[in-house]
Amino acid sequence: MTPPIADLVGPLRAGQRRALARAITLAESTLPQHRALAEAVLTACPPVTTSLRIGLSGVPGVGKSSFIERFGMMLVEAGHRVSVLAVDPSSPVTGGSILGDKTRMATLSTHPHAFVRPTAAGATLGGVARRTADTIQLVEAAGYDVVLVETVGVGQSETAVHGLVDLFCVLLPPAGGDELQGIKKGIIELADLLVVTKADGDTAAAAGRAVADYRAALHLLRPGANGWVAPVLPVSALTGAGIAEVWAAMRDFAERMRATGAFATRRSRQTTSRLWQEVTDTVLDSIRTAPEVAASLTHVEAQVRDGTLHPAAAARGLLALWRGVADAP
Ligand SMILES: Nc1nc2c(ncn2[C@@H]2O[C@H](COP(=O)(O)OP(=O)(O)OP(=O)(O)O)[C@@H](O)[C@H]2O)c(=O)[nH]1
Ligand SMILES: [Mg+2]
Repeated sequence: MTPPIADLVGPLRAGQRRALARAITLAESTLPQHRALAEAVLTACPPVTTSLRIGLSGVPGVGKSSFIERFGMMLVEAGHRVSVLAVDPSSPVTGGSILGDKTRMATLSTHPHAFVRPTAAGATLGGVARRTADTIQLVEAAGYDVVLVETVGVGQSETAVHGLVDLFCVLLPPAGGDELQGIKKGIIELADLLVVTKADGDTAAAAGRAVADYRAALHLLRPGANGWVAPVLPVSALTGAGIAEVWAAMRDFAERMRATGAFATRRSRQTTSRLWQEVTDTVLDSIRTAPEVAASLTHVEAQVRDGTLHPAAAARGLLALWRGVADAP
């Protein structure tokens, strides 16, 4: 049984957690009737332009969840409403992330002004990212003004999260020198802010060196198109040192981007690219599942592998089949 839209939208926009959780579950569902309802709810929730969406990425164990717990508590204590979402393509395999997040965000996840949503599991990265975009809109409609999206720094997940947020922050371990060279340059270039974790105790000195090394390395990169050079800051989730400075840098970034219009441009680009992703996915799905195409797919693929059929000709043939045209190979 699915509720009427108004019964969901009203309580959701009033900030009721149960309605919000319900709407997110609908948006995450693969059942067409649930998706349709979720789309109706989303359409009834105008986009919020005053929110700040922050992506947090870093290799497993760098300290993302610990940082979010500390940082999120500082924000709710300052009067913000904070939502934490996760994009984790590996979670269906390891299954460890959800448990870890619950224990490491123990205080934040029970705070009345925080909404922590564990990782959605069992889908492709593209699917997870798409549903996360909907979830972001839903939590914002429910009044959460800071949205934190955590992702494990593996494969394509950083790029996916970069496409969902206003500010992309990369957390780096307190190590420099040779290890620094192991960090992919691509992800550093995506970052609007770099944070070196565990700047405390035994790792304080290493964190300090890492900050200096990254600052030096960043000087070799050109500033982004928006003229922003990513700051590098040390933090400790253990002592809380540096947490306020990170928030100040984030607010500085957001204010500058809003002032130049880059903030709105980034969001509208993300929405447009989402449209074309939906078109692409829908068309590909329709082609792959068309019985006429499926029937000759194995044969056509084999011909392409053998070199007896050019890939472009094969594609034309498959598309012709899909359209139901008779001039198929
Ligand atoms: N000394 C110190 N240890 C930390 C700090 N932050 C995290 N840790 C430790 O680092 C380990 C990993 O922390 P998490 O917060 O779970 O890291 P994560 O990046 O969320 O890990 P995954 O979710 O598994 O990718 C834990 O043992 C933490 O106790 C810190 O600021 N200082
Ligand atoms: Mg974590």
